[in-house]
Amino acid sequence: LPLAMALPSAAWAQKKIVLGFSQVGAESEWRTANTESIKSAAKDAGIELKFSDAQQKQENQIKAIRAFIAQKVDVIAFSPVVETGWDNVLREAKAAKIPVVLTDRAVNTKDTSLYVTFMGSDFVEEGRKAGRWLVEKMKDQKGEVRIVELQGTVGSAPAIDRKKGFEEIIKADPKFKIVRSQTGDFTRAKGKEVMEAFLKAEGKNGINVLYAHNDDMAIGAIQAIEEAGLKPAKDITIISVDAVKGAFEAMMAGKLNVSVECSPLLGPQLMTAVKDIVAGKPVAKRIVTEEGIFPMETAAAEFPKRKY
Ligand code: GYE
Repeated sequence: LPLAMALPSAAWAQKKIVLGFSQVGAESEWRTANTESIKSAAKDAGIELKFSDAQQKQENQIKAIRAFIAQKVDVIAFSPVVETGWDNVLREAKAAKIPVVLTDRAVNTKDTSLYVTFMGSDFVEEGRKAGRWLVEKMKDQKGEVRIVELQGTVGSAPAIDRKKGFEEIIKADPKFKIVRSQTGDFTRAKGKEVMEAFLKAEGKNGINVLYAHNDDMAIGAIQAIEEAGLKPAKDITIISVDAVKGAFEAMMAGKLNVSVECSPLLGPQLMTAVKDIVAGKPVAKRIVTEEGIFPMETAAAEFPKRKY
């Protein structure tokens, strides 16, 4: 029964909605901005937020969701670190009649009744945007284009989908070759470490393009490229995703070629959905974030307008 109907109107007016939110972690600039957006939007909306950081571990998220069920929160929202393995805990929430909202990352389940809505970006489309930018940039290039890929967290929706969308576009021309692809877990430290290994394996002239699934890994990789005595964005074309401030700084310094936008500012729309759900109003099953792409030539003009 929706809360609004279960309580007399006076009590309803006083009852604060309680939202349990299980966050992935603090692995990137994107994630920090996402956490900040959720916390400040909850405050603005007068919603009591129980916030839990899973440190990029699914077991921690499952524990947090179980704790929210035990505390009988009104709504549970979470950003699933990986796509699979959620059915059991989501069934427990359903049995307890607690609605679940997915934010940012999708789950892979046959039973879509286990969540009310999924709000976030179209990661496949982000991968396609990255691919289309590269195809256009290299359209006059005759020889092989040797690409290395820094993947996001293994099994996560953005890593799976950004790879898929990018490959879908570049496969149209066999000159594009992904010569190495490995996870950097969405962090700067791992991005740097894996890029060092790529450079060692492929040699200084063996890599033409780096496609990083997020800006943080690209920024780590830029350090590795410089330490190897190469010029980032010149000797190696660099494409990444998120368009956080750090990426704009790298673009303005001439070290990153392009960043595909992925907005972390999901807080306000999450709070709207939570209120609607509690009030028994219908909510769309899928809410897609709208976003663009920023080549380095646009960075200086766009930078002052950026909100994350
Ligand atoms: O791109 C990355 C973060 O799930 C969209 O997670 C998010 C991704 C984002 O760590 O920087």
